[in-house]
Amino acid sequence: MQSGIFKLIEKEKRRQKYGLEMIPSENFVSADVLRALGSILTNKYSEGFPGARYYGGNEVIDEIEDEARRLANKLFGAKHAIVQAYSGSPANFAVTLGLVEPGGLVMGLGLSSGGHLTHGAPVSLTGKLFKAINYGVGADGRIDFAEVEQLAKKHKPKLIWAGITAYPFILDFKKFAKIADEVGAYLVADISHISGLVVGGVHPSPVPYVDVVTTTTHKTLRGPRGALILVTKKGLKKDPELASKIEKAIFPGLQGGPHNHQTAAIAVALQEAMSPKFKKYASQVVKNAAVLAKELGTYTENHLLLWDLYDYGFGMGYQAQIVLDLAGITVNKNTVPGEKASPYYPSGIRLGTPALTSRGMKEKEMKIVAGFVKEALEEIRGFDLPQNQETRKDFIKDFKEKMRKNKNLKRTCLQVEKFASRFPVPGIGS
Ligand code: DSN
Repeated sequence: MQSGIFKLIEKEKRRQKYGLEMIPSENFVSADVLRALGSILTNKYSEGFPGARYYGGNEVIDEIEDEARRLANKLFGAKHAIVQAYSGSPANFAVTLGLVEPGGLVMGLGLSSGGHLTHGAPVSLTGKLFKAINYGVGADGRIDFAEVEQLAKKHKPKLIWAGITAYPFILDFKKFAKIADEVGAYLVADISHISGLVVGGVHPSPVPYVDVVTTTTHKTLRGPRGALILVTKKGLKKDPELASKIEKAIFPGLQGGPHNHQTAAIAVALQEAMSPKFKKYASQVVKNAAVLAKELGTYTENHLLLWDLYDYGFGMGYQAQIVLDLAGITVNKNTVPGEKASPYYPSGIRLGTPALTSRGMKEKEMKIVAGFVKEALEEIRGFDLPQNQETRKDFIKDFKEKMRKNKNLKRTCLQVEKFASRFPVPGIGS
């Protein structure tokens, strides 16, 4: 008997095809990436690195991993690529383990300012096993470099993270490098969100300025879930052992056998990202985001929008995520700088254009999509987050019930489905 899972996969396929995927860290991979990911390479154990494996039978796997490393180095202009990290969080943890002694100090952008958990947040092991301090953003929402400099000089961190997950501006790696060099810290750029934009030439590359780059492979880069760790020329000059320190942190430090099917799929995606077509894609992602931002009355310089919904009421992020879900539009609730509501019931949403652009949507379509978003959001008016924290859970439960019966949302959802079905999904088709 066939597993029930295949029915569920079909159900999820339908959701992806008839909905509008606007979580900026999500994307659609090609049929070739899916082919490599679903291949027999998953059968093999390969602890170690090419040419130095613990088990036999790894001749072909060595060639595959070498090819992935070669493509990664070429695409980003790095000196040493590590392609085995299972995903972004283990990659960042391994870099921290490789460069900083437990108890040592790391510094990164605070979560509520758009940073990532793995840059030293208290709830992450990177904040539990290491000491961490955060810098933030100024009133304009941009990284406050005066604060970065002042904190770095005062605390002398061993590692500074230059990376984001919810930050709609260009990152100035040169400014980070000046500060890191002054205090003798390793500088690591986490470009998970923007790596596709970097290789597409629509965001400056961190490679000339930082010691190490990390990136997931499944966001704007449009590969399978996974990650790259790239050691730069600058990094190797500073510390010739840098690459081997991080490799040891990956294996045997943190992980076991690499996921060879994933490595192969990463290589396929890297090859795809070298094409002129990918450059066009990256540039369209940014153009689309700019139009979307303008239509929604906000601003962006990259692929994502961080939208404070104060115009709709207090603490509206969760309610917005619910109504948009019901309308067939997927976004995520997100804190905004200076968050006044709560991390779990925040004031904003985060949305972006990488996945929609992969379906061939352009500026004209972004105006239509913005119209759907605004139409759905009309339904949250009057449903401000209660000030009393005890009542919030019940409030959200009641709100969900009410919205499930909302006729306007049902109508918008039908329009969204009709619209979305006109655009084929890579790897799924039309
Ligand atoms: N990096 C997060 C995101 O941007 O969605 C996931 O960890």
